[in-house]
Amino acid sequence: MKITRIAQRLDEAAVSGKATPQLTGEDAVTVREAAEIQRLLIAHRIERGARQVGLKMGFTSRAKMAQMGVSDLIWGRLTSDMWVEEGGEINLAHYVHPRVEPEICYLLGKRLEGNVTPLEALAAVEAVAPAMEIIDSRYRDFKFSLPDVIADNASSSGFVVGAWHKPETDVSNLGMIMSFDGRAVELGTSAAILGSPIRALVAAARLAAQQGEALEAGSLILAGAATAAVALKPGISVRCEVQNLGSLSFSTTGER
Ligand code: OOG
Ligand code: MG
Repeated sequence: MKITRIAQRLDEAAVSGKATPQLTGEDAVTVREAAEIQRLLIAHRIERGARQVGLKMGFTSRAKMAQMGVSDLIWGRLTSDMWVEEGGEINLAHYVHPRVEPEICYLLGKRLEGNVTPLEALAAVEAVAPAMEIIDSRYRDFKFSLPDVIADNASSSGFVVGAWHKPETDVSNLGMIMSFDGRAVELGTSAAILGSPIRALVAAARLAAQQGEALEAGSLILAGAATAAVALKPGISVRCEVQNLGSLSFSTTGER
């Protein structure tokens, strides 16, 4: 079956770190089929022992929409094998063409489902942290259509989370600096994320519900990048500093 075959193809590309062609011709899919492919793709990982630990929002900032040419909100699933320890190291040989972007991460203390207000979303938050997402499209040249990127789990590949802060911490408009070896590569503000990152949490609950899913208590929600993503290079130290929330880092090794 087409859906099963494409999920297998994307899983192999992710595992091998080798790019796969875009979903065109007889492999072209609808948004609905793409969502099903994403579910099957994650099922492969869960079979290998990973757990779903949350979800990530994509294209919540204009900077990201402009960079990738997609303007619809998307979401993907975060699994335990994607977690990168704060201060840890990743080997770029395992990726296709990885990029990094500055984000805000929520930890939910309560379940959220469907249409919720920003106040209800905030009441479900247990903690908030500065974060970085490592994205790595499995498609050639990092190019994709909306269904392509949905099928590919919204390009998600890894995430690093910094120190947790109290849920009442105001994260609506915080300065963010991402640097490589101490040199700033992107500057932004958390307000670039839908005006305020809490709106990404509201959108996550709404979009997940369209597929019959809820945001579970204990899960992590990445709100989406505040700036464009930057290509990673081997042998660098990557740091993200968020006003009032502190900083987090990781380093890279390996040949590409
Ligand atoms: C898709 C993922 C977008 C974000 O934070 O906006 C995303 C991509 O850019 O490849 O993670
Ligand atoms: Mg992201």
